[in-house]
Amino acid sequence: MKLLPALAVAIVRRTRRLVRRFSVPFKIAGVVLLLCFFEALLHTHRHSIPRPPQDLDGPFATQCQDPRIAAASQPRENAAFVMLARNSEINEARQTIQNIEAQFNQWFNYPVVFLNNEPWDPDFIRELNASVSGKAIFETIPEESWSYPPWMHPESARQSMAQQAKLGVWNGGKESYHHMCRFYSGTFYTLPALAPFKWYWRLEPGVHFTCAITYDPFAAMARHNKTYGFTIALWEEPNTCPSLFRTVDDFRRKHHLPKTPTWNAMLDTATAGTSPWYLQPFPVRKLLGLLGRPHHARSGERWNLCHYWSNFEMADLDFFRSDAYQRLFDHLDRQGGFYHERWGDAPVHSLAVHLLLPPGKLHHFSDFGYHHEPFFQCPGNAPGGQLPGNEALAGNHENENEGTESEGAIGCRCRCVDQRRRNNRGICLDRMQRPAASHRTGWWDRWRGKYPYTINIPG
Ligand SMILES: Nc1nc2c(ncn2[C@@H]2O[C@H](COP(=O)(O)OP(=O)(O)OP(=O)(O)O)[C@@H](O)[C@H]2O)c(=O)[nH]1
Ligand SMILES: *[C@@H]1O[C@H](CO)[C@@H](O)[C@H](O)[C@H]1NC(C)=O
Ligand SMILES: *[C@@H]1O[C@H](CO)[C@@H](O)[C@H](O)[C@H]1NC(C)=O
Ligand SMILES: [Mg+2]
Repeated sequence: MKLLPALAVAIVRRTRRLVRRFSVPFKIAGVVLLLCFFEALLHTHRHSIPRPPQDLDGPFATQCQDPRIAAASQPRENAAFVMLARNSEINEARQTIQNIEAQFNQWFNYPVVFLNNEPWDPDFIRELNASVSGKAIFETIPEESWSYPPWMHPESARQSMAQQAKLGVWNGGKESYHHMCRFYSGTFYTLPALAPFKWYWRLEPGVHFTCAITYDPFAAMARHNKTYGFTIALWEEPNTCPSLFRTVDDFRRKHHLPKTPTWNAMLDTATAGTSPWYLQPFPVRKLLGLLGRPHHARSGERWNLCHYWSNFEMADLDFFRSDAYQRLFDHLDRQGGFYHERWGDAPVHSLAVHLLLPPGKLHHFSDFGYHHEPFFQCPGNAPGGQLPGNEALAGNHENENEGTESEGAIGCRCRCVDQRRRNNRGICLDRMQRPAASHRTGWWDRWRGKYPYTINIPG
């Protein structure tokens, strides 16, 4: 027991001898570095996310139910699918609709609102109308919702976009893509065609739902008081939106919105993010903020670039119609970043919900199999929960799934694209779900890159 004190004394002596060998400027530098290091840790600690006493967001379903019984047990919600598409995407649009009908809507018959910035082709209307079991509505987006903000000179926007194309910004050179991002960020919820609805589920041409959905997720969202639902979370392409985070944070400060745990989940800090610790201490942080470095707020806080992949989205339209969200959109729109940069609707929605909503309002549809190239999540088949012989599910590949049920899986009759549950590392998912998660990925698993859902499905 005398060993420890002796060891400590030896270490102190050694350190003293080492320190004596350095000149004064080196000693000062050492002290400053040490202070910076501790400030960085303190900064992380101040933005740490408290653990709720219980999980605030579990899956809505963990196995198959009889979908006919589920559909008969309650009335439909005031909800619709929304699909933006071009006339040229008729095949991909039909594929998505046939898929969602087979996996879900044949039992629930929700309407589908098709949106296009151009008049619909009669072929598209005829074929897609025939594919939907509910009502199909075909709308043309009014020009003012699919264009530059009124104050912007289109010529200067076009110059910026040409520059983005040169720099290789993803879709940065495509004017229509910028209009699409602005439309989904700010104006889709004002369309008269969507006015009757409270809930929407966004679909894209060419996506796949790879499991049966045997309950009404709109009703589940309403019952659980949820506002925004997602499947996949990942990192945004950094060069599409260098000043987006600063602009959102300016709005936060202007309206004195507090830094909630949900907001803090979007921050990059010394122990929970990608920036090295020496970019975190106050003087460096503040300087990077003042210099307007990409993804930094003026205070120097940095966004971790995480966002929900909005090609799948199920949400309460009243959130977007709220005064707070519309003001946020106007604030962003006035900065011009939908054209002078290529702000996507995905990071805009994600930063907005993390700014404006408490943790329990977000829902991860971990029981949905979803695939939009090149990413997917798939929950795998719940052991003993596949309802073999169920008549309503006869068409939902029961036979192919015999023997593919796997431990810990919660899906219903899934056909995953490969043996994995997801093909993007769950770092953003883990980070963004943290405020609602009582059970968390431990630091050891995080360090090894082992996140939930990266597990292989056996067999
Ligand atoms: N009508 C119309 N729809 C468009 C236009 N540009 C994009 N869209 C739609 O907007 C959505 C996203 O565009 P995509 O071309 O799929 O973009 P992506 O490369 O898949 O990128 P993400 O889906 O955002 O990851 C799809 O539903 C498209 O059909 C357009 O100019 N006109
Ligand atoms: C879609 O088909 C239904 C049933 O055949 C028909 O009543 C309806 O008018 C069609 N809608 C459109 C927009 O063509
Ligand atoms: C939803 O909110 C209502 C009213 O605020 C509350 O009474 C109810 O317990 C909540 N339900 C859930 C599942 O949190
Ligand atoms: Mg797409």
